[in-house]
Amino acid sequence: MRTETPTMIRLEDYRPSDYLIDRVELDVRLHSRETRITATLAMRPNPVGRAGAPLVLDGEDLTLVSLALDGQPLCPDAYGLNATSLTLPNPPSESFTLRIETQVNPTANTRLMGLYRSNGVYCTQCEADGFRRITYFLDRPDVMAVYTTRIEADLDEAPVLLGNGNPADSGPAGDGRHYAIWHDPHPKPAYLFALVGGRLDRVSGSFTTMEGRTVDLGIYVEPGQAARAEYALDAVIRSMAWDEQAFGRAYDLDVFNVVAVSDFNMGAMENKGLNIFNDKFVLASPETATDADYANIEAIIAHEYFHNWSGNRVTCRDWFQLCLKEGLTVFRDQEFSSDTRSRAVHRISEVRTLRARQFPEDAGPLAHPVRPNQYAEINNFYTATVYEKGAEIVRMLRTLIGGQAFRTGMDRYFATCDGTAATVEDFLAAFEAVTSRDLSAFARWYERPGTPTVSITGDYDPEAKTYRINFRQSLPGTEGPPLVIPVVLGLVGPEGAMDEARAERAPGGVFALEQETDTLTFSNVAAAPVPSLFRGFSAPVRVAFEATDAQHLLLLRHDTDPFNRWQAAQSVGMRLVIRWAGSDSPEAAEADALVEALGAFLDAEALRDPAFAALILSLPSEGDIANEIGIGSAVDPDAIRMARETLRRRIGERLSDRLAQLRGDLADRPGTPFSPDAASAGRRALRNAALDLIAVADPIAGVDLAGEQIATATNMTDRLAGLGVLALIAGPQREAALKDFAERFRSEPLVLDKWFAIQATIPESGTLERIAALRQHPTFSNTNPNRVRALIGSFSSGNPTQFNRADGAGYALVTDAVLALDQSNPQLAARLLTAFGSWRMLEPNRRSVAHKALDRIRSQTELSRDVSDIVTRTLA
Ligand code: 0A1
Ligand code: ZN
Repeated sequence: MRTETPTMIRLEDYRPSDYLIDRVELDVRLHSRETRITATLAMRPNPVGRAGAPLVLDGEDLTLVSLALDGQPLCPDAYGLNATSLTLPNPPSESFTLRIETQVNPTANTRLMGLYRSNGVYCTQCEADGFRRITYFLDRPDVMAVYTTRIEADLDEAPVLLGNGNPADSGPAGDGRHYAIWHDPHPKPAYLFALVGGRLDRVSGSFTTMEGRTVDLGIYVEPGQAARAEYALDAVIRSMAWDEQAFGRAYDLDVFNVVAVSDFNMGAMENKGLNIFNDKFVLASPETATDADYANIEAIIAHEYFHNWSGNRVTCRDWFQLCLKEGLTVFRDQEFSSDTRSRAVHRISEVRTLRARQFPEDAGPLAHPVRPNQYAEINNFYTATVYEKGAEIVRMLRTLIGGQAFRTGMDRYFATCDGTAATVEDFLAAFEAVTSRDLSAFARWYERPGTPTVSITGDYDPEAKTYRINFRQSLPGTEGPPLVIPVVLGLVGPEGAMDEARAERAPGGVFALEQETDTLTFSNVAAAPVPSLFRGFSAPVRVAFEATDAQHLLLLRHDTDPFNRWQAAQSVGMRLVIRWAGSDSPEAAEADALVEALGAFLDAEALRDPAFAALILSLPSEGDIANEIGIGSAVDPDAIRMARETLRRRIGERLSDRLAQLRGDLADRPGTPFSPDAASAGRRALRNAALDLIAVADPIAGVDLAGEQIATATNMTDRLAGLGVLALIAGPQREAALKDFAERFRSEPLVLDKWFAIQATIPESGTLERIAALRQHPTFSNTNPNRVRALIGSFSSGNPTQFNRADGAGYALVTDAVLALDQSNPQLAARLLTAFGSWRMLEPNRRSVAHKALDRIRSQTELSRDVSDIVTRTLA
């Protein structure tokens, strides 16, 4: 551990590498503590680099064993070596071969970057800069090489040996050892390198591409878990088929492997032909996985697979272009899930995630452009802004140019950039070429941090039968010309959609707001309308439009756009809760117009689309409400919780009969086999939303109903929903149910993560002691990222009242955890610390307590670059 003065890396300083690496031959001899890697690099000066420049290879935590240039061993005075690099001051001016032998200790690698062991399985993680922890290298994405990897290990310890590309050879290597050789014909940057060695079970499948290639599919999991990998395998096959049909992209190797490991810093990684996954996003069975888990597995399998084109075939020139692969790939996986499930329901959940994670990031001290222009630690830029807002930019582009032009542009992008390390400019150029549009104003979305606000007023002229909509866009704190904002819109009247109304400047219902202010006029408007604005959430903005509750509720009833129907209910709920949070005596009856509208909605539509109905019943989260309040004033999480509970209770009380009826109507017939499909999941979602509301209104009934649901549950969704309801009602039944759950799943760490999370998010003052006790639980481990996220991460991100306790004890718990973790896994520690990202929005007392907690971290002398970067920016 060292305290580093952060060096800023700047986009404007980009220059091509002085040297290139064409071919890499790796010989990796796996041993748990002393793994030897021999890298043979075929190199040459880069024609566009600086002639005669020194060759500086990146390296970290490596032991250099030997070094040879063109077959000649180099003695130590022929090169320079320090903690982060190996330098040859005068490399040859023509092609040359460098042979580097290094040694690493996979068992001691607790950072989970480079080569490490997870539960006895050797695996690698090289994005963003982990390859330099395996060998000295030009570890930057614009240096692309063809890799051949020989992996050798004890047959007993690692009967399965996997690498990138296609298998080339394998056999015994003497002394109880064996080897496998893998060759990847596609040039790739080092961050896509991977290898795996271990004792693993496999589920196999096969897919024939539209080009006629038969691909062997393998999902590798810890022994005994194969049955739980079937859903992931099926998701791979469906992803491959979808990418062909939706984007014309076929897979390009003879094998595609996915390996699930139990220690992983992120969700998964798209290494070429060898995706490595956090096991949480592979393993599923009805008894252990919720519907949300199934949906995540499908989405993440798709995401990593889609990277094969958006990320691997076309990669990034430098890490500033991260959104080029991530934003685009998130957009692609969202489209896949929308096509596979319900588009409307999926869109709403995308927006909920965006608002929960990206909006606060963009409103706080960690805000950054979708394409950042500087960083101290790139691993801290795998953010909701780069991923989710990045996806929104791609979606806006499609909305603006239309689906067909978008597809043509994507085809052109893949064709012109295939095999290259590209930039955001290259991406936009493909669409400029096919549409002849100038996208330079649109490109500002990549540069400008912050969430814009679009303020809107409308006026109806009954004489002229026109409706004028006045727009004003603003983005305080950033300078510069306006953004190009696609506004998908329409008018709704008392009878429903006013299709006869016309606005010339909004062809197909899409208006491009390109100026700071603009006015759109609809003609042929027979009666005073309510505008339905930003349909489908057509841009990642906040909308300020003064509508009455009655107008919102008209949209809930009549809008043709499902997203805006949902938004209407959210807006009314949000307004009530914010009003109540600021008052001493909330008047619950003020909610009755909303409650009545929800009741009418349920009567008319709940059974037709239960998944959508469950979303309509969901209120803005405590976090959403804090973000909304935080824009102008000070956030008091206790007041928010109280006000929101008041509303939930009112809904539960008023609708209890209907909700109880729905639970019955939606119940599965006994013996119905479990299916994770969207329709079945939707029924469960509505049933459980109903249970939740019934229980807030009548906790005594809630305890019984939840207890009964747990006792009869045949799947994890229902079991966990029952437990979630009980967790909020203090009493012996809760403790007994928690104990039973732990007992039943005592050998299932991924399931116990749910149990950790449920307890960490109990909004009671005793939760801190509970967490302290849970840390001693035999399944808890400070070195497993899933465990840490389940217990500590859930607390900081999902328990606003206790994390933000006025006495600072919640902050202390998290900062202590961050400091302890920083010793072993700085990436994970830094991510936990981002929970403080909204501290400036808090009311003054909590703000000052949070400030002290952050100061304590900053004052430590031994901080990793990861944590020091986050704490510095959070306090800036
Ligand atoms: N490219 C991956 C994300 C990822 C990034 C860094 C990692 O290091 C621990 C791991 C994964 C994705 O978008 O899925
Ligand atoms: Zn990704």
